[in-house]
Amino acid sequence: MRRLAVDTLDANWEHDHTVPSRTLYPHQWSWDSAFIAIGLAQVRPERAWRELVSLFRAQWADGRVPHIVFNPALRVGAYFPGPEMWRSADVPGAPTADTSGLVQPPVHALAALLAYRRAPDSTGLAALRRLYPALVAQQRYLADRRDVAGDGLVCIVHPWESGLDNSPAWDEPMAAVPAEAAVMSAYRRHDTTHADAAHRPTDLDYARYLAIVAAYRDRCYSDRDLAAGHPFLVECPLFNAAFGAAEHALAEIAVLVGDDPGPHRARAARITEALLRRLYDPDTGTFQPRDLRTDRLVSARTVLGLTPLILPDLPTRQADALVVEAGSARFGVARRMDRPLPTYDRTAPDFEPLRYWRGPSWLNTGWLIRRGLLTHGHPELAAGLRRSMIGLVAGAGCHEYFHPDTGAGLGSPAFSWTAALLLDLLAA
Ligand code: 2M8
Repeated sequence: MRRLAVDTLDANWEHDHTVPSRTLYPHQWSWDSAFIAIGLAQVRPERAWRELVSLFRAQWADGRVPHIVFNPALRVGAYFPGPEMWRSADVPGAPTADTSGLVQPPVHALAALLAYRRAPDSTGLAALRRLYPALVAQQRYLADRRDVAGDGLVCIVHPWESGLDNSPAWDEPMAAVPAEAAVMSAYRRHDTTHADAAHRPTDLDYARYLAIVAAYRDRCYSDRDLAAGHPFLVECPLFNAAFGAAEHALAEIAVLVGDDPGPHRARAARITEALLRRLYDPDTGTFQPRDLRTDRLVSARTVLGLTPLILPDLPTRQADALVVEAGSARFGVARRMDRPLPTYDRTAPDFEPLRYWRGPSWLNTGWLIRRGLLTHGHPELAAGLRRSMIGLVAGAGCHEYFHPDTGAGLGSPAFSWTAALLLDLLAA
């Protein structure tokens, strides 16, 4: 299995980064690179650092780390929507490379810390020193520009920023975005030529994705006055859990590079407190996204709600409630799991076992929750989840996602973060 994972990562390596998939996602993606670096650190530590450093080379002057960095060597149409839709070159403060203008969950500081712990040598320390100011600027962008509600949490401005693009968590806020599926006849979707359309977001989803991109691009990706009219404004539990975990990781990196960890610890505590105040729902015992356009928590129970478990300072009461939710029939985490962890409540009437983030099992969300279970003292549950995830790859290979009942492989068959996180799980 280790060999399969290394071969997958080697085949997807592209001069200074790893593509998530040669067919579906042939450019560099932000949070993919973080997960990939965690796995590369096990087998090719030097590449782990190049992966992160190349991503941060595309950081914007305002500190945002773009969710896609386009490879200029690829033909027009290699991915949709490509650089012609984003037009980053027109925006002051954007890098020389073409990029998107969105961000993704900031799991990079954690990735850098884990990569260093795996190979704590002088190369790693030099890379940490180089990355530290960029990681701090990434957090500062999110804290200063994206705290739309002024409550200490980051607001995402597009479902793509969550990384769980078509999660049922976004159905309520997306329903308010005006768009017609018919506009897609003017475009050529690239994803559905490489994956079954029934396993991907719908045309109506894509029409809305494009409408939100256009709205953000037409304001030159400025975050000023977003509350006044941007069509999608949501506080996501996973994004904010990653935002808090990043401050915990930065506190440890600060010690290694000779900076003061105190401000990072203070910020981490404030983020956990804001998550508890704004996104924890005591009635359901889980975290729910908040739609800032209605100021209401969305009701769908998705795997996003479990991810604040990665925060070491989550109080016992809420951590215990999340463990109960994880172990419920909705998610089925157990010492011996009979089925893989889904991305959505498997008892919900609109659970879709084949469609992308609306049910299938993914290794990155499982990896985060396993980490959270270990952090909060549940090694047997963490071991059960680990075995289940390794079993998925043993049965189907390094697929992008897996059928949450049968474990059949779905999406891209040679997907980088599956390979990378498998390497980390095998080493754990
Ligand atoms: C998926 O998202 C992209 C858009 O960013 C797409 O569907 O084309 C998501 O799974 C996202 O989390 C991931 O980072 C990206 C590349 O693997 O693909």
